[in-house]
Amino acid sequence: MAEMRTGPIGHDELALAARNHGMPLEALRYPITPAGLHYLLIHYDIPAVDPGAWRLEIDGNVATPLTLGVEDLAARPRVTVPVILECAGNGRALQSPRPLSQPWLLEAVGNAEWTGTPLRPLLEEAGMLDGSVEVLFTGLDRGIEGAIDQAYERSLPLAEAIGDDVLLADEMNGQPLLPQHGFPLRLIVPGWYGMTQVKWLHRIQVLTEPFEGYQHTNSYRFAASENDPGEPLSRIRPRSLMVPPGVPGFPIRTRHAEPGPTLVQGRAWSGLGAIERVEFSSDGGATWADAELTPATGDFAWCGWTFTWEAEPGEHELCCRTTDETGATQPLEGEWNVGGYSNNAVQRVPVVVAEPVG
Ligand SMILES: Nc1nc2c(c(=O)[nH]1)N[C@H]1C(S)=C(S)[C@@H](COP(=O)(O)O)O[C@H]1N2
Ligand SMILES: [Mo]
Repeated sequence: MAEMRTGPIGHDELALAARNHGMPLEALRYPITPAGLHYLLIHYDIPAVDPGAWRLEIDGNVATPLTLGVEDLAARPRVTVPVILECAGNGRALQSPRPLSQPWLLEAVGNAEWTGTPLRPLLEEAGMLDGSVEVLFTGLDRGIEGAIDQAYERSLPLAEAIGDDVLLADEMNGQPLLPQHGFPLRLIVPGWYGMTQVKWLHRIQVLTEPFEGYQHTNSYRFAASENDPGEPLSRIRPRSLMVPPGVPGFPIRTRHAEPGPTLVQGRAWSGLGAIERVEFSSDGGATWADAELTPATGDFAWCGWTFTWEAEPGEHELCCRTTDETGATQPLEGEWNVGGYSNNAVQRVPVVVAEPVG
């Protein structure tokens, strides 16, 4: 089980944080996140891939196993969809104690346009046989986690895997996938947390038994204590974030803003349903007012919001909170859990408002 930490970030956590960067929150401005600003999470190393030699195998409980190269996939029907990706560990470093893992604050998010071919027709071509229950997706990357030598792999229940929106993506924002985002092929399952979106995909197996690999049984479960097996994580809980207004300090990034009407902008999303509401607070969540929403550009993309804040001199704590069509919303305090997952507590942005000097 995970080693728990309190207090300052250790070198081991820093080693992860320096490789796996978040999306700077000012990038919430862009409706589509530029590839270089999208967050990144890689458990092991970026694998070396020769695209000429690379093949995708589709096998397991199927009538006709398939082998496809980069060009075979590119020749298939293509769709492009904007999809919000968020790491299930986003917010982990805000809980205490936290497990030793990637110490995210709030930036493990991005909303890129993914292009690729729908998965279901490929599974149909392979001909899934009776008794199929799950589909397993395996990446080319390998490492040792929980003392187990493993490839990164995750399964999906069959009903989810054959969903209309599940894609095998080879492009991000109209360009071939960057090495760090899974070149040459990754899975995109809109609405699900990041761990589902297997990168460097090279094998898809149809299974007759539920998969019990490390990334299902030991990780990505919502567990209240070390003894609680917990429920598996799946869809993204609602979250809203704002571009912190004003200017930051350096090296301490406290915000400094000037008095007067201040347009605060941000984004909101949920993997459970469409966003219905975003609220804004300038007093740490004691009182709330509705923000104005701008519609999402797709069913699985984030939507925009704005609020004009009358900034008065003094110290303030700005917060935002969203509610989706299922009624799911963001708590004021996160729900503690062993893995530090799915912490969608409201964002808090301290701001000092003062007349500019000179
Ligand atoms: N093969 C492979 N796929 C992977 C991972 C990984 O380590 N290896 N990390 C997962 C996790 S935990 C997340 S949050 C997303 C991150 O996707 P991104 O780096 O493209 O933003 O990729 C997922 N897919
Ligand atoms: Mo993640």
